[in-house]
Amino acid sequence: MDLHLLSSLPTYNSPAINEISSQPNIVPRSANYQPPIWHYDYIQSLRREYEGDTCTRQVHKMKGEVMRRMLLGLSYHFEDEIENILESIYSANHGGDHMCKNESLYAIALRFRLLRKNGHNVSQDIFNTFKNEKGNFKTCLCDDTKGLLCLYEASFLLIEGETILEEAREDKEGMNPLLLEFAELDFNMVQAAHQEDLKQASRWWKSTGMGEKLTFARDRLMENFLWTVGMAVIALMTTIDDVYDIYGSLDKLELFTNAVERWDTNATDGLPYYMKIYFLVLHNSTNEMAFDALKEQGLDIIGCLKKVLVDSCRSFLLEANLQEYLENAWISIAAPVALVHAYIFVTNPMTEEALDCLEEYPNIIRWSSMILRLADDLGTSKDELKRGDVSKSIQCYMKETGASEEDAREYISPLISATWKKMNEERISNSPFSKMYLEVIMNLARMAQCTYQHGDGHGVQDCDNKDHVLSLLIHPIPLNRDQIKNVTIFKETK
Ligand code: 0FV
Ligand code: MN
Ligand code: MN
Ligand code: MN
Ligand code: MN
Repeated sequence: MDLHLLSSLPTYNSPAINEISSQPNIVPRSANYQPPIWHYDYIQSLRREYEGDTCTRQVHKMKGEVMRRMLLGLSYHFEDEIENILESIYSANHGGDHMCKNESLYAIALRFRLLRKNGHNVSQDIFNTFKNEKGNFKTCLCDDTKGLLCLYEASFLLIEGETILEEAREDKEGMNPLLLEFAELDFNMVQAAHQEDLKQASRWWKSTGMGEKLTFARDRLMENFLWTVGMAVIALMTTIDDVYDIYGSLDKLELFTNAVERWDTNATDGLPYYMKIYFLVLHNSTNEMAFDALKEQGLDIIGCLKKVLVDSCRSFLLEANLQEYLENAWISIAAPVALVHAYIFVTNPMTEEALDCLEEYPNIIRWSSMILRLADDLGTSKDELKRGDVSKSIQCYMKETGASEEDAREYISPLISATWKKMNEERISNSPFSKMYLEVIMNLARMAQCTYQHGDGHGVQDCDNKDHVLSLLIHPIPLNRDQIKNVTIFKETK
């Protein structure tokens, strides 16, 4: 498989406005997006069961218990403890590459995975001892379920050029009842917190009026919320994408792009009503965020936000061949905008160094955005093409090589795993970002693969997508409430 398209970093040079004016005029049309299935009143009526003192007490109790017995799983509760332990393992093992005599596959795979996940660059070579002369994993490992499971999980942390673990991706089994119980309660409480955020977000979205007034654009508060990285900005980017792809005529889109570049409310003269509304919502929300950052952290982020917004607007206007498409498409999917906003939401204190780095789009952001773009193209471009959108990666490849759609998809899909390796590599190199933010960046790629797994999970409200919303955000996991009150599951340990 030729992966040359991803062998160099996608570059992005902001196009001059006159470069795009040769495009044919985009006539207003409809994408026929259906109205939202998740109504405002329904969202506001959600009752959060798993909140309050009983649950909090229960979680504390379980947390203490789990802490004593095992630190893994639910790891976000134990970040400092885990960090300290891993640091000492890393140094005790000469950088994690050293193997003790008779160490099991389980121990080695676990160590490898945890060290890499926490940013330590350990070598894959340690797994060579488990391979035979032919380079296959030894057959005697077949019965070692625990070891193989761990190896499977380790295989998702490969970087470019590494293949040693690729054959290790098998099915998994095995669970721990105490952790499961804790995880279920924890899940329900996290869900209750999300519901609170969801209600607030839905009030904000309603207050912008854009769901009702921009009738051609997707009104998808719930689906936007599901992306959870920088919720507000994803809702704003979904709408703007529809403005460019579906409704705007080229001359108005140029005027609009110009208004964003000038960042000036006086620049909206001559814009149609819906663009004026949109511009003011974007202007107000962005300025509000910048105001908060300036007030609370003394840092001026307006330039950085403006730059990523302008870059996105310009990218929405571009059309190209596959190579050029990929150079532009990771930005036109609006992921960099979302991730820059996410940095601002999850970081306190922010640093000037990190903001400067973000404005130039560091590699890890490019790769995560590229995964979102490719996954989106695989899930959405069929319908997009039917309604007259520009060619996406699959169609570019078909045009250039004469390949069938099926072959084009088979070409594009593996680019996603190739890009994951590049992203894994960036995670263990130096950067001005916190682990938490790096994880947010990678989560966007994970969400992308989940969302577009069976088609357009963002725009089309099919059953698959609806089930994700119901199980993640609406329905708690049924628990035995007596157990919650009496903490019976700890009997065995007391
Ligand atoms: C994708 O829609 C979409 F919803 C976008 C670009 C906004 C959401 C952004 C994030 C989740 C970061 P669509 O398939 O119409 O996008 P393209 O770029 O193909 O028009
Ligand atoms: Mn679109
Ligand atoms: Mn678009
Ligand atoms: Mn600066
Ligand atoms: Mn698309």
